[in-house]
Amino acid sequence: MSVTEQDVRAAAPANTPEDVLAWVAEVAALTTPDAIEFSDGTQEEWDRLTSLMVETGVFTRLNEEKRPNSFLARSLPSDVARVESRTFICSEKEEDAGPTNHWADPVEMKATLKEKFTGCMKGRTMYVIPFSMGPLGGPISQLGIEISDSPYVVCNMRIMTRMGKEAMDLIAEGKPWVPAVHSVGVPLEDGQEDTTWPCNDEKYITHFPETNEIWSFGSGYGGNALLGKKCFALRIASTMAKRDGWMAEHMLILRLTRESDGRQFHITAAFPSACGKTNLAMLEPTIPGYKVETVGDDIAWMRPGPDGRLYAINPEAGFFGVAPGTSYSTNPMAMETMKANSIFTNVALTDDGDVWWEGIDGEVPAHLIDWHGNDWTPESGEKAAHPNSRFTVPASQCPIICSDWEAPEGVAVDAILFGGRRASNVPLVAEQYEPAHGVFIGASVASEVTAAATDVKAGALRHDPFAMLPFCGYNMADYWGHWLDMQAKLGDKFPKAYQVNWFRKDDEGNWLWPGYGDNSRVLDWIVRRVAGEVEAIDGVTGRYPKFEDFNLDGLDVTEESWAKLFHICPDAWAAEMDDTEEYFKTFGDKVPAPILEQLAKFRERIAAARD
Ligand code: SAT
Ligand code: MN
Repeated sequence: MSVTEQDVRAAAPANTPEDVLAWVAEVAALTTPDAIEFSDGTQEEWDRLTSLMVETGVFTRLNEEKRPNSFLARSLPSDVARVESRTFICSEKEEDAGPTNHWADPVEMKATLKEKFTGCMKGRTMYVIPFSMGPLGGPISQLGIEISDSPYVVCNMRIMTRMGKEAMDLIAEGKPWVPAVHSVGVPLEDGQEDTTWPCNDEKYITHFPETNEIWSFGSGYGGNALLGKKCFALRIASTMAKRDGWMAEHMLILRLTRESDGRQFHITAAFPSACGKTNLAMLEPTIPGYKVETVGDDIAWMRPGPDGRLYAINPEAGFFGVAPGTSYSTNPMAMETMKANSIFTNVALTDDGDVWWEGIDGEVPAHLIDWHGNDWTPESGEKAAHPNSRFTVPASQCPIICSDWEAPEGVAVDAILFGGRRASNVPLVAEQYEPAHGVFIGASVASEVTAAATDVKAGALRHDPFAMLPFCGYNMADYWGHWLDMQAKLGDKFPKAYQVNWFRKDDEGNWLWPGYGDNSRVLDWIVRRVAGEVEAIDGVTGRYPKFEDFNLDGLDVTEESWAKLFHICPDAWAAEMDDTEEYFKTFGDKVPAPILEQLAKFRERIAAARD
């Protein structure tokens, strides 16, 4: 027997508004689940669902002493990351999705989805998950309701968002909310046994920006299934932001406090997926005199405040970070954050019931269960944890979480960083010449591809403007125009942009910069620039620090290796700008004129460097 409208009414909390009841009943009639539950976000619910998943084999409970209240899930090898080729922006006009998105006609896509979702929850429980992105009731926050047939999604959403009763209370007050429907796409026939990672080979991650709707089918993983994250907080929110004069960005947010005068600086930074945003957000400075506090590690929503400055909130309540490479030496604060109450996906399991991944501290164990669930030894010759394996952890558990991380009005942004993985060409740090140059820097970001998506070749260089390539819900060139508009609106109160690159290598392939905690040295220079305390020298890609102004105490960076960090090869840049021009051409006449002017100015600087 599938769920009827009466069942929906009986299961719903007393304050559920009629429009929500009607929508849930409609989705239930389409997807025909066997049961329905409204998520309340309580500990009791978490305990019940995690125990249920332990029973069904979806979760392995980790060693209670080493990792209390924490669980491991293993996905299928076909469902380990976002699927960009199956991600669609269904705007009425194709040009509103633009060349960087897969477009589909909304009417046609709705018809396809109707077919896919018909009966797709048979044999399963439908969970109705009310949630808030951003602090409950905050002026920058937004509400949503995800319907999902995955208890794994419910538990992850409890960590990643403010989920449950309080969110429904706000919806009941009449606040707008985004409907988001998710199914793993595997109906169960009577008596058919479930698998531990149900998912469908055919996946659809679809967005309807004009009506603020999200429909996701076939995947249980990360950004494909936790619809508050990339689907809502970036793709839908970026279109809302364009309409309403704010910004939804793929950026971490941190607070840097300078001990000498107590001055606080807030920095946001855009890097493509799996390029170390979590590490930078939780950085432990290697230079004295600074304290870092984390506000967010992945997404920033920014709005002009009453004083005309730009204010940022982290819309998420947890971190969904890449596990491999995370250790007490690379990111001790992340290690502390995940000590309890965490979900791990596709990492390896140790013989004493704890987690392990490549790059974690200590000796490599003699035996593990790998992410496929098979025995593993160091001789196996394969990775024990998937390169995109993840931890889901409550942000509140981070020892350096900022005291204002839930401030509803956000924190005032002082500087915006753009980065990527670049073995060559891009200097350690460069400041914008003028506002439009800042947008040009963001627009021309290119980065070596990581494992965060399944269907793009890792290692290759690809254009990833503003680190938003897979996340911009509308035409990317219009998005650049929106940035220029926001800059014009805020004038000199709009934060300056800096291009950074921690990943530069020498000709032998050795890292030229130690990275991690030593990136505090770059932040130190940036905030002294913001405070107007230090000069910069004009260079090809932007304004650079003077060697003598930059804190290199205790580092083995000579004037010679410093020069390598800032070395510019005019031929390589000329070739890259030819390529960038070709890239810009794919947007036709939508590319804002100031961006093309910046390209011309950049070429002049390259030419001058040749003489
Ligand atoms: O999209 S995910 O949330 O799975 C992670 C990412 O790509 O940044
Ligand atoms: Mn991300």
